[in-house]
Amino acid sequence: MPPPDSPPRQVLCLLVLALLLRPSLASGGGGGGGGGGELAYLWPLPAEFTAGGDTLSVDPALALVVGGNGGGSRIVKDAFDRYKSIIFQHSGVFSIFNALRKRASGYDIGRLRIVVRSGNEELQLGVDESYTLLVTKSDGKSIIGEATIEANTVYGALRGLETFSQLCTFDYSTKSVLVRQAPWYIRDEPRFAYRGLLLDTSRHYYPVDVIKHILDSMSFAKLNVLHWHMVDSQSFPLEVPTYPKLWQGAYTKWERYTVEDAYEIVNFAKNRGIHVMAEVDVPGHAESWGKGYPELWPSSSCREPLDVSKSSTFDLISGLLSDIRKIFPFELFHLGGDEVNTDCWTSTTHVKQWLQNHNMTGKDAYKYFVIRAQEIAISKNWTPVNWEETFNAFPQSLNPKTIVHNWLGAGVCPKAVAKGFKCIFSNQGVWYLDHLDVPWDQVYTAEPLEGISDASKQKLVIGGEVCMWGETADTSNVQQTIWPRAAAAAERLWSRRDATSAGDVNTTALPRLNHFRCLLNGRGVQAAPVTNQYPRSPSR
Ligand code: CP6
Repeated sequence: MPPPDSPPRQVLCLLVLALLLRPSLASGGGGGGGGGGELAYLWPLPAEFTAGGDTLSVDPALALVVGGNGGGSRIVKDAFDRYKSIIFQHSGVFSIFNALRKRASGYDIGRLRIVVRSGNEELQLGVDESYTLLVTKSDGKSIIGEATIEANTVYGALRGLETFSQLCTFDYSTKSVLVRQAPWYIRDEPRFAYRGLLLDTSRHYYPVDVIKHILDSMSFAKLNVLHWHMVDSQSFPLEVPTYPKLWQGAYTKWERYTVEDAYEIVNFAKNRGIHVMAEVDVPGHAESWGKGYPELWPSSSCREPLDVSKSSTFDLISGLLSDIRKIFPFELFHLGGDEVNTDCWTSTTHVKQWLQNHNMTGKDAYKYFVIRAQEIAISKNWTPVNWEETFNAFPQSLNPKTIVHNWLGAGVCPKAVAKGFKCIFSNQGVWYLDHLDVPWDQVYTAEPLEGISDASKQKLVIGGEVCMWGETADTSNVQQTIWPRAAAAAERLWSRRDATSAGDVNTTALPRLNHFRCLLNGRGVQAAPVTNQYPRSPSR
């Protein structure tokens, strides 16, 4: 037990960092784009940047100035307020005294100017997330110094705000917020459009506030897709108005999401530039559906996959997808299709009879089910995503719009893109977060484009996703299981391949990741230690 008056762990963590990050006036820019010298403590690393040797102070009364057609957006204003409280969260008790003392001399940065060129706030896959960020001393023309973010969309501005917040560190000796290594010039954009995290709310339920907290932490790492694996065999926690008995498959009536809850999650995510991709995994992984509608089961003793022989099965899927469509504006929808064992179909009398009547094997019926579900999703103006087994079993029959979601080893994306399909990389050997034995550097060095050399084929890999399957996680441990390793994948997906793959990751990436992990702790995210070594200064 620490003594009762000892500072909280986050403060200790920040103190250690403050010591590590003492200004080095001789430094000439950051690693990666900056050309040697001191590391730039940014995560994920921006596409291009230059840094310098100045230290600038930031006014606790930092003002927002907006410009461009989208500058007046509520999304930008709200994000500015959020980041302002993050940036100054540790200055609390000192800031009043400090601000009074400092007023006379003034601060180097008194305003943040955010220019957003477009007023279009539509959040579609591939939306422009680029931005530039300039943090310099006042040019002398204006009395108040400014930092400037310029972006084409509000979502680019959000990414720029995150980067700006990472440049701001609280300095315990001057009790003020400083930007070190200034002037900064940063030009940034993601390498991949799809940078996902899967969250499984079927094996364990997460309250809405926990999901929001995860969304917040995703935005810190510039992850932009929450793949919401909503329902599975173990529970069906979502309210579906057209089929109101479906959520009888929830664990309890307190462990459920109302339609309102789901809207709230989607809206909260949108305000952070995060798409929510819903998944309804059929025909396997669906036993819980039959709690309210037992006719979905082949029989009471053989309960999955869903009964392929009844048209009512597909009527229910259609009604369910119509209800869900109203909640999720994202153009991608995940239909699962993994781990289908057709024994129930070939061993249940009436299904067996149906297979015979239609001259189908169990495998034929699996294909029939997946394709029919795809047609339903496409009719509702969705692009279907399916787990890779569907591609492995019947690549020629899949709708050409299908996005193949890898998980079984690393091999499928090269095959899928060779056949013209888009692909999402989630190799379970490295990007399944429930595999606790995978160290950060294996997550980090995994490469979605491995085995794909043709540039036109590389474009079909829309990105990748780390998966937080729910069997071993609930509210008590989910954040420390996701972080820091999800951040390793986030940099792989955001930053340029050459910026972060070259050299020894223990010197190019590990000190920055340790720093980012501390930053998460400081923001209230219970990220676990990165390694079993005490993080040490890169200079020691
Ligand atoms: N649930 C669903 C799961 C998994 C998959 N789908 C899974 C399989 C193997 C491992 C981890 C998770 N729990 N619906 C596979 C896509 Cl090791």
